Amino acid sequence: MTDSNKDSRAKSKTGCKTESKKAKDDKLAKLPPKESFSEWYHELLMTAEIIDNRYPVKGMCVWFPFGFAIKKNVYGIIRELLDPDHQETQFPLMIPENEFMKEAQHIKGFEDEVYWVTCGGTTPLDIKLALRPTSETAIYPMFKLWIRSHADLPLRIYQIVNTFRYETKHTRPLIRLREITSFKEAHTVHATWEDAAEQVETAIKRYSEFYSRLALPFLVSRRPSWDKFPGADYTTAIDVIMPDGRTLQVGTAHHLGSTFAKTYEITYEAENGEQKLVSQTCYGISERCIAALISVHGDEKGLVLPWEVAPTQIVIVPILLGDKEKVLAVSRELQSRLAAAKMRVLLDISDERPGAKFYKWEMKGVPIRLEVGPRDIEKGVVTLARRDGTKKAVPMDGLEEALLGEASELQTALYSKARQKHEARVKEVSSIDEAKAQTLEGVALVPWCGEVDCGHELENQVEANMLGEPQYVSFPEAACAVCGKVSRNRTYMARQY
Ligand code: 5CA
Ligand code: ZN
Repeated sequence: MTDSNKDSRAKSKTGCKTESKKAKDDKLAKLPPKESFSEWYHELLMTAEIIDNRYPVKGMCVWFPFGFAIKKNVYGIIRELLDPDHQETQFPLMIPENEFMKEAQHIKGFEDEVYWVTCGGTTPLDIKLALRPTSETAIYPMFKLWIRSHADLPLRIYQIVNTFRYETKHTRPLIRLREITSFKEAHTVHATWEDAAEQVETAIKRYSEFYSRLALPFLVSRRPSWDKFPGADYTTAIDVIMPDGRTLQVGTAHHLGSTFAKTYEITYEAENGEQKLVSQTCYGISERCIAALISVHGDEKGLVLPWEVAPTQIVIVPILLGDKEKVLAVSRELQSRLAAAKMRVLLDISDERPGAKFYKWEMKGVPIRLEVGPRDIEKGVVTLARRDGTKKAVPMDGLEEALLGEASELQTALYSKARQKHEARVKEVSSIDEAKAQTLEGVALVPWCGEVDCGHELENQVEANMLGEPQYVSFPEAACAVCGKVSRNRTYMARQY
């Protein structure tokens, strides 16, 4: 028997009516413990109304309106970060087979994952059409037409679209989909390889800012050569550590060099009149960012959302005791004040009792709850409860400003809690055995000489994936865990989603 069950039974002995209601709420309030991460995750998606996984096609899910509202806010941040120097655009979903099949390395990486459209009605198509698994082969033939001279460069575009991948690994809502509904793909074109390399750095910086705004800590690493994007010179990736210690790749930036430029003949006239091949990059993020957001911050009561992305930022719960009309009037006045201050505020005047309302809005991750009762009104305050557990009385005067302060403190608190968990999951090791033990708990930082053979050996022996070389950090010399060669190189290793 759980403690809360014991609790409600003890109280029900008193025969009090409200306490039997409390017993009912306790029954409502059960998500599996977060230690059972997979069950917790699936249950939360449903109970908090983010994703309905009952659609009858494997790997394809439905966004509940509430989940969609979160997504809209999250992708609003991405747009805000890209719009200053990227143009948003849209390309067709279907790619003709002849274009799709042009780039050999790219095909090799994707051919097992492509859905093909072969008929229009009952008529077989002359040229099969691929449902985009990503859009290089849709976009780059158009780039060939668009780019003429150095004056057209750099070119930076992005689109947010659905893509299709016939994934054969275990599918999971938001994490491994066959229809990725919210694939943000940016594609850039540059005059030189160095300009493109700089763009990859810029992309990673933008993504870093994006994840900071979601209060999520992450790792940045250069993927090993055997795990780079098909057709890329190199791939830099961002990974978040999930509650079970496995990592989730939540963004990648690829330096494409001139591989696609050669295939699709994308050239420009340089200032000296010479025709030159362009250099390209692409970088992508999917709804995995939302999987990371809800998994890292969520708790046993449900979602925990940062202020910036919460569909409802503040819920007002009137405590209808004493002069009910007065309590309602004050609550309504507060609601319009906060709405006027551009806060997403909701006044819950449904028939449920306050406890049930608290439960409901906690499940939905609302950052701040305001309770307004007759005693609060007498004192000129409201009771403020933050989703991280902080509770206090706050004066009604100047409430707007106080709320913004609380929102920013909540952001800091969410980040520092997540950061602590993140750091506890990353450990330096020096041997294969240690790496093996550590990857059962989280991420191992392993000395690796950089040789491909040693890399494969590491993955086989440790039975985990190599995320690759950490970026923006340096390390002292150490002996490769496989061959013993001394270098400053390291790799992250982890069990990956
Ligand atoms: N064209 C490039 C950059 S836009 C590209 O397709 N890169 S990717 O293959 O690495 O995908 C970009 C990101 O999408 C990945 O880093 C990962 O976070 C996410 N992603 C990839 N496959 C899936 C999937 N099946 N379900 C959900 N997200 C996925
Ligand atoms: Zn080695």
